[in-house]
Amino acid sequence: MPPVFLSASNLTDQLAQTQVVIETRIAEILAGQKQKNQLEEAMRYGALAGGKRLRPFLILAAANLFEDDVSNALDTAVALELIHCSSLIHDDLPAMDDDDLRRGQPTCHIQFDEATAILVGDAFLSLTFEMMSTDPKIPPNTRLKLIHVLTLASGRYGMIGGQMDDIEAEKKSLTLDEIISLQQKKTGALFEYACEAGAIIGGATEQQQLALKNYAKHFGLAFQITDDILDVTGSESEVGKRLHKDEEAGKETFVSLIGLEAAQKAALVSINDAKREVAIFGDKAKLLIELVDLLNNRKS
Ligand code: GRG
Repeated sequence: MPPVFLSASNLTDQLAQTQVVIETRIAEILAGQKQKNQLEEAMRYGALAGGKRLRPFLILAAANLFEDDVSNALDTAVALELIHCSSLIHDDLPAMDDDDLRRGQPTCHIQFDEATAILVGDAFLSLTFEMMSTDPKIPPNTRLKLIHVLTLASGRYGMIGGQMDDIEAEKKSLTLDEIISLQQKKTGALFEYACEAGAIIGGATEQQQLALKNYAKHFGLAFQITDDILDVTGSESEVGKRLHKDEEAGKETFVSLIGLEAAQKAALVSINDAKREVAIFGDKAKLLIELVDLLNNRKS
């Protein structure tokens, strides 16, 4: 097992190392064939076929503000990635976004079938909470807190609620504030969770937790604005998914509402807001600062 955190001299190597650590741990958890059905194979496909692993990176980087060895945060980071994978697999289903390409590979329901993809998403959701409730590296009270906060971030007032807003957005036009709120739930809530979880595991003060949550809020907004920009300017082979889907579905985006140039400016404002929030951590926030900077001009 490579070291959990990470001594690379630059962010690119650090991100690459984190991908290896997260994927090694996912492969370990999903290893073996204990049943005579295809669920386990499809789960490995759904979790190990690519992905930037940004959410686990954020947990580890946030925890790393408080302690050098963040191996105790590893399984929380993996659990968060699995719930993210579950949301992508369900999002790609014909009843939702109906996509055939994800992370540069056929989506789970194309590679297997629709029923299997639904069950893979369900199984990851259960596995997330199985892992978090039994994580021996986290004290029981902290486990409960981490699980509780994740139920809020992923549930009806967070990611799942945001997905419902997104589906309903096909039938109506949204204001800028409504788009910000939708995206803050659908995409932003898991980023916020990542920073909050890292802060909880690291034993942050309330002020430090708040700074990290605010960083994540701005990070999430910049991420979504740049996602919308990529949808217009990106290349499918680099992004690894079909582009222009929102436009085809008649959905409002930051770019459709305010235009490309204003969206690029708005992303920069959010990136700078995020950086300002973590200034209280001084040099220790280097990784978080470089990560949010990476959103500017990202290609995938
Ligand atoms: C089953 C828990 C569960 C939820 C179902 C379908 C759904 C409810 C929610 C979908 C939410 C969703 C797809 C949000 C979009 C998030 C987003 C921008 C994903 C892309 O993130 P990246 O770029 O992707 O980090 P990689 O592939 O790098 O991980």
